Amino acid sequence: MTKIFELPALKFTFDALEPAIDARTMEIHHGKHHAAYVANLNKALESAPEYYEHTITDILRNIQSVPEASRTAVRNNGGGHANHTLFWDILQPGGSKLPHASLAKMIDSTFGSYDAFVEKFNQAALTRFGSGWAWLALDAQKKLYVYSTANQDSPLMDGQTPILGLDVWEHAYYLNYQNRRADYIKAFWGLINWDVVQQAYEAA
Ligand code: MN3
Repeated sequence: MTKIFELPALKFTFDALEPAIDARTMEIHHGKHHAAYVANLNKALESAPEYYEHTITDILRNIQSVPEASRTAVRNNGGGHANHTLFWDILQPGGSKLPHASLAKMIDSTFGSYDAFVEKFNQAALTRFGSGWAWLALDAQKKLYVYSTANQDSPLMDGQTPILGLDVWEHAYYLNYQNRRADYIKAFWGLINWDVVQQAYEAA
């Protein structure tokens, strides 16, 4: 049976991240935006149904091999599906303190300190013009990078593995923060489940 991509359930209720992220934003973001990326990804792959059997990670890592007629739609909607799936996964009501174990050491050795890493990530998130994402990602040599991507582009498309991401599209924060992206970014740091990020780091 052909598998099609599905919207993953949230691990928490829509209001669980309040006041940092309001319930209405979560409801629309997950139930409308992410759901639409999944639906449009499935539609884009109707002409190349063999891709339903692939993982979204594999598809994005090999985006250039997706048939050209579907590639842009898969890039946008497959990227949207993967990015939001990671985003929901690393969020947790109240967060979980700080990075620990091997990831904490790597953050310190790469960026100088946790605070320096946060500053660099904040700058990436704040200066991304228009819509996009800020990332902590690993390259093939397991080196850590902080940067941002436009639209729904994923670090997977650049041969990197994202382990922490922040959605800075206006749909992610506008109801609660309007133009105050910096306040939304600041609130994000109190919502991160570093156990999940650590697991992603070890798995990469
Ligand atoms: Mn979004």
